[in-house]
Amino acid sequence: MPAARSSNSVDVVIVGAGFAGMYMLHRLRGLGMSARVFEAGSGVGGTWYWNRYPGARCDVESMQYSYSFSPELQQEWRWSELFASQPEILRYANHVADRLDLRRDIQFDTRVTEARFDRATYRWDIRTDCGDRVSARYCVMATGCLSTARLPDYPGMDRFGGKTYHTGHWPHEGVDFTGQRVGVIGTGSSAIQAIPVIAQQAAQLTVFQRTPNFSIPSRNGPMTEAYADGWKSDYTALREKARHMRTGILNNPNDVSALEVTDKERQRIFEERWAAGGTNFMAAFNDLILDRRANDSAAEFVRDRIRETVRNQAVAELLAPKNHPIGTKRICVDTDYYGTYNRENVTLVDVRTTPITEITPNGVRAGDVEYRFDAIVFATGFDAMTGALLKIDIEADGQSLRDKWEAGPRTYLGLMTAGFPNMFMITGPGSPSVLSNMMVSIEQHVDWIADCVAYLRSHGLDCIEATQSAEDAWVEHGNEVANRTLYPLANSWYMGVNIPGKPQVFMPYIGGVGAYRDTCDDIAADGYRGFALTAQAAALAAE
Ligand code: NA7
Repeated sequence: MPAARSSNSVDVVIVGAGFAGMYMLHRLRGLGMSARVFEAGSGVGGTWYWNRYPGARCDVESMQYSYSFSPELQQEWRWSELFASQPEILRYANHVADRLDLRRDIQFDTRVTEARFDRATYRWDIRTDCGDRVSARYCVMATGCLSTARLPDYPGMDRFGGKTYHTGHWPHEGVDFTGQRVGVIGTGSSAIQAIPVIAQQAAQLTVFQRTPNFSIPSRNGPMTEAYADGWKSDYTALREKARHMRTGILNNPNDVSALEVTDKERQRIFEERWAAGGTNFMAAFNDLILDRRANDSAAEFVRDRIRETVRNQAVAELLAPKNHPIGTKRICVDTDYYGTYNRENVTLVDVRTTPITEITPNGVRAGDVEYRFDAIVFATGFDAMTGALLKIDIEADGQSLRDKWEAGPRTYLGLMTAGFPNMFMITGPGSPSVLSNMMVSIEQHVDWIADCVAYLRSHGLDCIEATQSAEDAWVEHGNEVANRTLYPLANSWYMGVNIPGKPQVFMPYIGGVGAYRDTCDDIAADGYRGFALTAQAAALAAE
C-alpha cells in the first residue's frame, strides 16, 4: 500500500479525474476554493484512460465531444478524425490537464473507499486506499457512469491457461493477437468496435453473442481543415445550440413522424441517414423511440442492411436484433462490424441456444463444444451508473447510500440525493447522462454545482440538501417520462438488467438535455427550489 500523501482539510474533494473531475477542479479553482481530486488511475481521462481496447473510439463526433468552456482550448485543438480514437481523446485529456495545470491538485493511484458526513461539523470525512483522510465541506462524485467493469461468473473463470482481458481494463502496452485463437464474449458497443480490429490480427476469432445489437456505420474519416473550420468559425453559437438539443448533439433532427410519410419517403430518409452514418440515424423521425410501429420501420431497415451485408443468411439472422426496439439498448456505431462476419476466420456462436457453461483450462465450453483459445476478451460491460458510487462506503446520519438505493437509485435531478448533504454527483442517475453527449452533460452539471457553491458562499450558507419531497417528485417524473417511451421494453444496462440482482429501474432521465437544463436553471433561479439551504456550519464554526 503506498504511503498516505495527504491528511488535511479542503473545501471540496472530487472523486475521479475524468472529464467531469477535471473541469470541476478548474471551476472550483476559479472560485478561489481549495480542492483535492482522488483518481484510481495513474493518469487523467477516466473512461478514456481505462478503455484502451483495439478500435476504441467515441461515437459522438469529436467537434462535439470536447470541452466548450474555453474558447482558446476549442480553437487550438485539432482532431485528426471525425470520430476520435481513444489514444487521441486521451492525448486531449492530458493536453487539458497540462494547459490548466490540473495535476498539482490530483492524487493519482488512489481510490476513495469511504465518505462519511458528520452533521456536527457539516463536513465530509473522506478516506482512501492509500491511507489518506481528508475533511471537506463538499464532496463531488465525478466517478463516471461506466467505470465499474463487470465480469461474468462462469465456473472456472480462474482456470483458463491463456490470457484474459476485459475491454474496460485493457493493458497499457496493448495486445498483439497476431496468429492467435481469440474468443470475444459480448456484442455491445465495446465488442462491436473491437471485433473488426481483432479479426484482422487473429488467426481465428470466435464471437459469443447473447443479444445482437443494432449498429450504424460511423463513416469515420480524416477530419478535413474545411470541416473543422466550419465548426470553429461559429463554435460559440453551435455549442449553445447543442446544449438545448434533446441529446446535447447537433444531429439535425427531423421533426416528423415516421408514420406520416409514404413508405418510399421513409425509406429515402433512412437511406440518407444510413449513408451519413452515426447515431444521427435515430433522429430520422421524431417518434422512433416513442411509437412501436415507427420504431419497427427503423429496426427493419437496419435488419435489411445486415441481411444485405452478411453473406451467410443464417449468420445475418443471428446478428439481426429482433427482441428489443432499436435505440432502447444503446445504439452502436461501427466500422465494418457486420462485414467482419464475412471473413473466413470469424465465427459467431449464439449463446442463447448454446449457453456458455464454463471456462475451461483451454477455452470456453458452450453447449457440447469446447472452443480452444489463446486469449479470451470479456466485452461484458459495466455495473452502469450506480456501480462506482456504491463501491464507496458512503454514509450520512447512520444511513448508507447502498441501503438507501437498495431498490434502485433515487435522486433529485441526478445531482443530489436526500439525506446526503453537500454531496453532489456529476451525471448521476436521474440526469440525462448516458443518454446524451457526455461532454455537454458534464459541463452543465459542473457549472450548476460551481454556481451553487458560489451562491451558498455569497449568501453565508454552507449546507445544501435535497428535500425528500423534491426527490420523490423527481423520481416519479423520471419514471413517468421513461414509461412514455419504448426504453423500458429492453433488457438494458440503463435498466440495470445486466447485473444479476440489481434493481430494475430506468436510471437515466429521458426528458431531454435542453429541457433538463432549463429545469435545473429554473430551480437555481428560484433560490434552489427543492433543496434545503442552511448556514448551520457557519454557525457552528462561529461558536
Ligand atoms: P454493454 O453494452 O453492456 O455490452 C456488454 C455485452 O456483453 C452485451 O452484449 C451483453 O449481452 C454481453 N454479456 C454480458 N454478460 C454476458 C454473459 N455472462 N454471457 C454472454 N454475454 C454477456 O457494454 P460495452 O462495454 O459494450 O458498452 C458499454 C458502453 O460503453 C456503451 O454503451 C457506450 O456508451 C460505451 P446482453 O446484452 O446483456 O445480453
